[in-house]
Order: sequence, then structure tokens, then C-alpha cells
Amino acid sequence: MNVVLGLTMAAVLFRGGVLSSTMTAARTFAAPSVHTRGMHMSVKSSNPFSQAGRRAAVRSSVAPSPVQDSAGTIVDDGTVTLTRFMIEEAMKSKTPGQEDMVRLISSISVACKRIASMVQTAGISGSTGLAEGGGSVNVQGEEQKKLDVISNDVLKSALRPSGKLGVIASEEEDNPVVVDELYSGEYVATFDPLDGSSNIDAAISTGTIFGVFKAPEECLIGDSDNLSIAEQQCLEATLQPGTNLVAAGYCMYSSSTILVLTTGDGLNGFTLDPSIGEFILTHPNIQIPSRGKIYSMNEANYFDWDPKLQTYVDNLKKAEGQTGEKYSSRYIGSMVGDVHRTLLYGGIFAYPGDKKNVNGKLRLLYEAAPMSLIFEQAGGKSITGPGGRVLDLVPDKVHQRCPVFIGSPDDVDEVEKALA
Ligand code: FBP
Repeated sequence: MNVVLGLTMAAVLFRGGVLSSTMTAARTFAAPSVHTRGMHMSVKSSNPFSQAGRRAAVRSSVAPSPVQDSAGTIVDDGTVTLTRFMIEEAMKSKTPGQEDMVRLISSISVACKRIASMVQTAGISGSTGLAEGGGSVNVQGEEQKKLDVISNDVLKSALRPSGKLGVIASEEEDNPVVVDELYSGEYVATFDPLDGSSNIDAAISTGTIFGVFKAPEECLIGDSDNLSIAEQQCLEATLQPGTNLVAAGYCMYSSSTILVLTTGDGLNGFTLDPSIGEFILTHPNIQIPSRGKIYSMNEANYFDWDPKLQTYVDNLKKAEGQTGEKYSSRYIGSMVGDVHRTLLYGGIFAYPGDKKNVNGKLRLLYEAAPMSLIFEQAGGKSITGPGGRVLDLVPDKVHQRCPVFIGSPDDVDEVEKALA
């Protein structure tokens, strides 16, 4: 067992005393939820917004059954924090490197907690609005929000000391960033620090999206100023297909702060409990409904779309699609918010290519690919178009865009057929 893991376990077990106080808090907090893998409630409901419909979408959870020792003393109240979950996953997993994921995911979760607090108090702390009064433009030509820049710095500062990252690629960085040798490690992280930031000043849901790849063995980059050819190639090692992802997730900043993640063995969701500053497992083993009744696209681009796509959407509106049922429309304009709802309620989210932007708007490496692994781990699908699985796409540029159709398997199959 890895020293770090041992130490963490010891710390957790040692803090039995402390746990008791936390337990009380946790009990009050976590009473309604903890997981028992394998539990699945299949409640059919025609209305995706009905109680039953929502319950059908999310593996419901049962109240934790405390574990007692022979003397009847509670030794475990079943509350599953993110830390505990990652440690248990690492202990169970046969996949090498799971301990690395404990360090990486805990670093990312700390950054998400900091960003969540900054997003919630943006109006108070004066961190709404554009960076540098509007003068700061990222490599994609987008005016950066103050919180775009701050979130990017928070993520970099949280990930560097994990000692596990060699290269970081971010929406807010023109080029992949080399982690200095002292902290360099064998993974590559890609992230969109604050997705949907165009909505931040209106306090509408935003999120952080991240993906983790393994860097090629020989990729320990020295001094980033004088990069040798080999090191240049290492930076290009960032350009990997989504099938190489070893972990992916997003953290949504909304009425709740929810972290959804996979390390390749299923998908789980954690809700931040601000009273203890910890993520608690609330959505164990998420499975997307095979079919939904909601489509989510920016219809302002409708007239620039492929006529086949126009027909597909018209049919959903006229209850003339495969199910013969009328779909409803939802669009927040924040991918994390629109995708999270699609994951839980089912249906389809898409940012298609169109006459103006043939590859659409979303970036492959730190938006489309991580989200596609997340959906496939939940039984969903994600394509760029007919015959194009997003995860198979090999990027040739860090900020490359690609069309995205992501959602319930039956809905994605239907749009793929409609576009063929
Ligand atoms: P960023 O905010 O990270 O640049 O992400 C792009 C994004 O805001 C997505 O979150 C969202 O799905 C899409 O753009 C909305 O684009 P549009 O306003 O064209 O519909």
C-alpha cells in the first residue's frame, strides 16, 4: 500500500474521535443518501420532469446503515466523502495508478471548492465582469472574464503540488504549460476552468470541466524556455484521443455544487456540503436513461444548420420523431448545466457545426472529450456526426473544436440516423 494512501487511511481512522462530531453533522446531512452499488430503481415515467421521472434517472440511494462493532458502537455511519470514495476505489482497483488518481482528484476537488466559493460571492468580491476591463482576450479571441483568469490560476496552483502532472492544457492558456521539474509528473491535465463564463455575471450555472491523460513515459520536460525537439513532442503528447483519458469530470456551480467524475470504472456524483467543506457521494453509479424527452441546442443557429438536423428538431417538436412523443426544449448556454440535466433526465444536448462554424463551438480536448467519457461511462453516447465517436477523434491542435451530439443512447442513435 502506497505510503500516502497508508497515511491518509491512518489519518481517517485515527480521527475516529473527530469523526464522531463530523458523524453527527454528517448524519443530519447525509441521512437521506449514501450508496449501495447495484441498487437500481426502474420506475417508468412519461414526464421527464415528474418525481418518478427524475427518480428513474438517478440511482436512488438509501439511508446509510451504520456499521456497529460487537459492542454495538457505531464504527462507520456510511457517509461517503469524496476522499473516502477515492481511497476505497484505489484499494479495490487492480488498475495501476489509482493512488495517483487519489492525489489528482483531491487536488482538483480543492480547486473546485475554491472556485465554487468565488463564484458564489463574485458580486460581493467584485470579481464579476471582464478581466483587465475587457482588454484580456484568450487564444480563441474571447474576452476573458475576471473569473476565467482567476479560476485558471486556482486550478494550476492546486494541480502543480500534486506532483503528478507534467503538462497542463487549459482553455485560458494559449499553449500547454509545462509543470516545472520539481513537481513534474507522468500525467497531462486538460481543463476548461470556468465553462459558461458568459453567464457568470447573471449568476447562472457555470462549471469546471477536466480530463486526465497519461503522458508518454519519456516525457519529463526540463527547462520550458529552451524546449528541445523531444520536449516539443512531449507538449504535443497533450494531443491524445479521448479514448486515452484515465479520468474525466466536471464540477457544476449552481444551486448546489456538484462534482461528477469517472476514473474509468463507472460514473459518480458528489454534492458539496458547505457546512463541512467536503463533497459527499449523492449520485452513486449514474446511469443515463436510454431515452429522454428534452432536446438542448441553441436554436438561434437553426437556419445555419444542416437541413437534416432542422428536420430532426422539427420532428421532435411535432411529436413526429421515433417515439412519436413531443419533446420539450431546455438551453442554459452553459455546457456543464445543459449536460448535467441531460445526464440525469435523459435526452440530447448538441452543439452542431453550421454554415458559419463548420466544427461548432465546443473544444475537443477540454470540453467534448471529457464529457464524452463521462456519458459513455453512464451508458450514454457522444458523436460528432454519423459514424464519428467523439472519443476516437485525434486532436491536431490544443484548442481544436468539434461538433457534439451527446445524450441518451436512443436519442443519439436517432439523430445519427437523421443526419446520415
Ligand atoms: P466557454 O464559456 O468555456 O467558452 O464555453 C463555451 C460555452 O459557453 C458552452 O458552455 C456553451 O454550451 C456554449 O458555449 C454556448 O454557446 P452559444 O452562446 O453560442 O449557444
